[in-house]
Amino acid sequence: MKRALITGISGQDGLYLGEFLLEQGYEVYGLIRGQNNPRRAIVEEILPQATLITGDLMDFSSLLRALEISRPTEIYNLAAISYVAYSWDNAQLTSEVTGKGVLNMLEAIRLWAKGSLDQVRFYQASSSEMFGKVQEVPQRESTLLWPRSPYGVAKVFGHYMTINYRESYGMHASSGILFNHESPRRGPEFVTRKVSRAVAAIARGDQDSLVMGNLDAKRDWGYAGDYVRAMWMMLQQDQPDDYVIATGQTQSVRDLLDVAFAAAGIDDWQPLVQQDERFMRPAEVDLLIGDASKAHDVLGWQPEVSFEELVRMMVKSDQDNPGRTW
Ligand code: NAP
Ligand code: F7E
Repeated sequence: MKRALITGISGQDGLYLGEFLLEQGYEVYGLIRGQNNPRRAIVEEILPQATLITGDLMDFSSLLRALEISRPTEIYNLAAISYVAYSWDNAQLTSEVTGKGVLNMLEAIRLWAKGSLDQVRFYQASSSEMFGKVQEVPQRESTLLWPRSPYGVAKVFGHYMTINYRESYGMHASSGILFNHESPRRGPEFVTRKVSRAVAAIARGDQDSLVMGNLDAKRDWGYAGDYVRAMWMMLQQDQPDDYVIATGQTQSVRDLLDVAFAAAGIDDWQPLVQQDERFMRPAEVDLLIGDASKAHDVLGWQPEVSFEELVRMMVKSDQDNPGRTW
């Protein structure tokens, strides 16, 4: 039986990946942090067959312990501080967790596996935020990286460290450069979920209006359930490599508002939405659109859920489950 260790199992992607790997017959282990983590109950509800191991990317010996307990054949490193806006206010912490945390995991694997490093496969959750001030449209694996936030810079460190372990130690280490992916389990701080929750609350009469930041930013938004499949596909290849995972379509935050409000039967959202400086970023990533041709050709991966389907799914879920944050 294949054994997988997922860091960040309590996050959006960790929950979908855990479900997917259990369906594939894997024995699933998840790293969970904190002595009384409120998200543990969510993981236990969604993934009752998974084994949870306490640990933190900042605690090297907890990573070694997690590897000793789980003895994984595949490791998916999804744990990170992932909210871009937060990363300016907590730049050092973000660098430690999102950047150096990757090195901690890679080094723990190298020391734990010793002569059997070729028996282990590693996935790193890289991000389209690494493209930042984009130097090419659409962005592909070879596009020059130009991160625009402490989060983006930390992801670049993790990305190159993953490549370095592949080249230095022959490790089967792959990096997925994933563009924004969303779902009803998306954290409420991210724009799609902020909008879907607010639209549901406004339609119910529980909220009057919605305060937003930059409505002109454009993102390549896909569905998280499609994207975790790509992570697994990367680790099934004979050779490790880096892949862009994206839909190849881009929409603005305004487009998101159009589709989300329309899903609740509200055609004119302008009077309901205000903009405020406090949601603007010190440096914005204006446009992201990915070219996933390599993933299509080599992995055979294709996204299945469109932007409109995704947004309607999120609004419906928030209408059906008022107040739920996950
Ligand atoms: P998420 O929902 O924010 O989940 C992050 C996970 O990391 C949570 O399980 C969190 O645990 C855990 N974590 C945070 N700090 C930790 C630490 N010090 N030690 C151990 N675990 C820690 O993120 P996501 O959307 O699932 O994304 C998964 C990964 O993909 C992240 O690395 C993210 O940066 C990257 N990524 C995401 C996207 C996207 O659009 N979703 C795109 C590209 C890349 P708690 O629950 O305890 O906080
Ligand atoms: O912002 C704009 C905001 O916070 C999207 C993470 O998963 O994807 C995510 O990062 C856009 C930005 O995601 C609000 O300025 C406007 O242009 O949903 P977001 P993100 O920053 O793109 C990448 C790929 C990751 O790797 C990250 O981990 O929406 N925006 N008004 C707003 N954003 C938020 N959050 N809130 C607003 O009110």
